[in-house]
Amino acid sequence: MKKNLFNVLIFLLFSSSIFAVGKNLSLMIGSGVAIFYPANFKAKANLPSFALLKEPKTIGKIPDSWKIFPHFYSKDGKSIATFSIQKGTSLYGTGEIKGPLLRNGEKITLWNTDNWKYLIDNGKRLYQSHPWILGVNADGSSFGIIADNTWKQQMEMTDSIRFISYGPAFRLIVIQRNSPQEVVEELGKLVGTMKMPPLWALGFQQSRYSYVPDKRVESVADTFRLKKLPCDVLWMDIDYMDNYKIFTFDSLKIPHPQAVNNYLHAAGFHSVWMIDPGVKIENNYFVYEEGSKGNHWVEKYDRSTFIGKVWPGNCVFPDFTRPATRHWWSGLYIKFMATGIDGVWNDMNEPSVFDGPNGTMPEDNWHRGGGGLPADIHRRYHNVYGMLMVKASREGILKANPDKRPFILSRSGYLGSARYAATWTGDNNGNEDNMKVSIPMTLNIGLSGQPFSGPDLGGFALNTTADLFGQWISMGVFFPFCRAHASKETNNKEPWAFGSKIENVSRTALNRRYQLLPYYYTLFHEAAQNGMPIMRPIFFADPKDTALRAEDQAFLIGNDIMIIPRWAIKPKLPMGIWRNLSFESDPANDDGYQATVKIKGGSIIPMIKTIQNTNDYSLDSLRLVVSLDKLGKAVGSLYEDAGDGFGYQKGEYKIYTFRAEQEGSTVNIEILPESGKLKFKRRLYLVKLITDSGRVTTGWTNKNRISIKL
Ligand code: NBV
Repeated sequence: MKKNLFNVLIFLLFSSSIFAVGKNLSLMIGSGVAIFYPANFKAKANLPSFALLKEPKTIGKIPDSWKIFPHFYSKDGKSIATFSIQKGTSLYGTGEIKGPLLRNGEKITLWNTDNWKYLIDNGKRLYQSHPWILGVNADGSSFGIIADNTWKQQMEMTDSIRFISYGPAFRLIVIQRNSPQEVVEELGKLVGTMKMPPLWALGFQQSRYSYVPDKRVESVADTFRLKKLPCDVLWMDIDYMDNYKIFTFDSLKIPHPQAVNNYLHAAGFHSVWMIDPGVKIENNYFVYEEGSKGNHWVEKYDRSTFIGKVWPGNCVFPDFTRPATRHWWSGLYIKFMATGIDGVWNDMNEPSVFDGPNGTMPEDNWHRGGGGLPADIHRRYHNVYGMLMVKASREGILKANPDKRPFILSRSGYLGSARYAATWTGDNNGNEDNMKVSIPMTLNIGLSGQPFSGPDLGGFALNTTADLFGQWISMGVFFPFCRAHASKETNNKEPWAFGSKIENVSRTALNRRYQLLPYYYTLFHEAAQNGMPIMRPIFFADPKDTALRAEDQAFLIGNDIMIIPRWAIKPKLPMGIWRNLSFESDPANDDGYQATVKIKGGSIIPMIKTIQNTNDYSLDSLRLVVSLDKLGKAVGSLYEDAGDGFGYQKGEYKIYTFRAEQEGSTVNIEILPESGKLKFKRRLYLVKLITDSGRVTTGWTNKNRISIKL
């Protein structure tokens, strides 16, 4: 009762736009989670939160043991919050910024920017904003800070942590935990997690700006199959459109989109087609006409319609802060998806405006909001423009195909965007530096609540050399989002475009990913449940070992697999037992490119044979790779569901646990049902036990208890 009254008071205080808090306020909102309000906090200028799933409930006062407090102040019209940091604290998170894994010393601008080739601000201001810092203290205990603020801001991690906002005073949420993993899990609870994607989205994907005309798309698809290079998705970039008009198709290049999709489906592919936010101003163009009638466009400060240039020339932009606009936008997908399109690529949604200040809209443009969202200037809503767009896109795709899991790729994003879309690191370059930095970039996006990401493999801009492509794909097949892409003016970047040697290298690498799909799918499920990244930094293996804190050449997939790219120089690897994992498809002789893949002692990895696409994914015959720890034990798990649809939300899934234990010279492996309504299936297993003195492989058996003699 007392607690309720307290919450009502707090609510009244903050929901009032007239009253500021009056003095700084700090309260607990969960165990080990505190919220800090500056004295001049105004609810109307900040709430509702975009990052948080729901408005937090306060549970009491900050305990005396609490260690991390902000200092709030204002200077030169900016609202600032600082935190001092202990010596030896390692900082991470902060989104997709170009740079090393360790974010100590960085100055980052959170102002979503179309940053072609990462040229602007040396890549310290990219397409997405994550006002989020993960701190790992010298002893491994950890904290996380969310600046619950969408306004344009900067994060500085020099001698202290500093959030500098160009907007009104903002609130902060601080998490205190024993390990970085626990902090990231708490972040997932606060900002939400990725929804389970369809299985096909975990396969390899090939893109180019642009595969047109239709015959070219078909020939790319045929070549993948002919050359037995596994691939699941082909991507349709902007040139499929009629004059870059979204939701249209060029009548010469792609006269029958349905036929293209049918062709791709028949060959075992899925297709993803691009939709940008800019709407061409053209009479009789249905999107423009409908949007104008519905009054859906972003306005200038004087409340006239804002016009800016993008690919189609002069464009107007949907005001996604308006519920009515999101509703209208989502409806546009019904006819579009009916052509057999499987997924949607929302590009240019920072939004990019060629003739606007800083490549976007003026900061004083006007958004009308609604549904509890206050009307305000673009400076407040810029960083969430893309997030609101993909929220609406997702709703539309779901309306169009209610029985399928939507797949959306979004270039722009904000903390919490993983709820709606996957992402990639934008227009990188086909050079060695960008290949190497794609690892810490994807790792930090993962530590910022977005597990489903990766770079354009091979690099988007610049011509890519055969050697670079070979290096990149050999480690790139292990990224959660695994897509090769190429810009218009560059050489072809399909695996066969670099000659037979690199084609073979690519095939080996792709076969490796497909064999590991059961392990990946299990990790995607975990990420959807608790927000844990799929690709994890090496220091996750031992957060107390400070020697691992900066390692960003090697990385982990889940907890049990470590990837060491071929080009890695003296990587710092965790202690403990890590044995080499071998793949069935690897050539007899080393090709000089493949990454070293290690399996952790104490783990069991479920694998399948090589397949050409996920339509052939089957767990009927499963390889279990076992590596015992020093106590002679190992565990692993497997998540299984229909691969698409929503049955899994009603319990139509199965989680299996694998356990191995050595007794004398015998190792017993058990397959146990853990949870889920799906039938506990009898299937064929082949166990490969990796030991220090070699490997022992069983024959195929359909038993759920298997014994191996050492
Ligand atoms: O739609 C064309 C490209 C796309 O290929 C790329 O992946 C996006 O990041 N798009 C940007 C616009 C033009 C880039 C030069």
